[in-house]
Amino acid sequence: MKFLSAFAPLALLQAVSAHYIFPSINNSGNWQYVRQTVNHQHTGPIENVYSDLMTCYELSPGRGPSGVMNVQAGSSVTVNSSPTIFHPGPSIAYLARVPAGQSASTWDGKGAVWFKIWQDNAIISGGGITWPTMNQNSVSVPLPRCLENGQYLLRFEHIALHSASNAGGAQLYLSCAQINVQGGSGGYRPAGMLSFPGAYSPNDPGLLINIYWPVPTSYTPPGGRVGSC
Ligand SMILES: *[C@@H]1O[C@H](CO)[C@@H](O)[C@H](O)[C@H]1NC(C)=O
Ligand SMILES: [Cu+2]
Repeated sequence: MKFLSAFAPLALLQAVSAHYIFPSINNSGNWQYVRQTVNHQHTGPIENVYSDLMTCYELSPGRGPSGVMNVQAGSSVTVNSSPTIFHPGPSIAYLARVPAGQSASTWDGKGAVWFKIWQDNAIISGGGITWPTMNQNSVSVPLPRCLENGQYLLRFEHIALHSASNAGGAQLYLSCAQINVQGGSGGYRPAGMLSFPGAYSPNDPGLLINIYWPVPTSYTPPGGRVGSC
């Protein structure tokens, strides 16, 4: 790897730097609270939405770091991107509550356990479409104030749509952070419970779309609606 990084042609370095990872939350240490991903070095995306890696893109599935960040319901978690989120497309945040008797560090997050808590909405104007999280190196994810207290996996995903006009062309960048929610009032109502893999299909209108021409007049991300208090 030393040889590669010292002598890789510039073009390769540029290709690599067009991708990104989400290695930390709230500017903590890399992989301190976030499960280390398969792409931690090459930073490349998942393109097969049926891949088992869609759960958390984990290098060592079900074996996260020991860190679980205490967070307040009603506050935000900042997801750090390294480098910047270069590609156009939506960011989405899902939560899965760690079952009783399990730990956020070791639970595998499998099954219909995920629900959407946030997404950023497309901005369509001036003959183009863009997203608020594009070109950002951190994204603030609001945590609903009515969450149940307890441990969760926070699955943050960015879907890059620059090559999405063919099925399987959307690029998924994602990480799971381990959090412990405190101060929640309870009663959150998920819009639906999802599995990863399982929630997405390559033909979902939010994944199979030409964002350049004709410019879409609306955009709906995959994974259904955001729940509510
Ligand atoms: C994380 O950062 C957000 C700002 O995006 C802040 O509101 C929140 O309190 C921070 N959480 C912790 C646990 O430091
Ligand atoms: Cu890229």
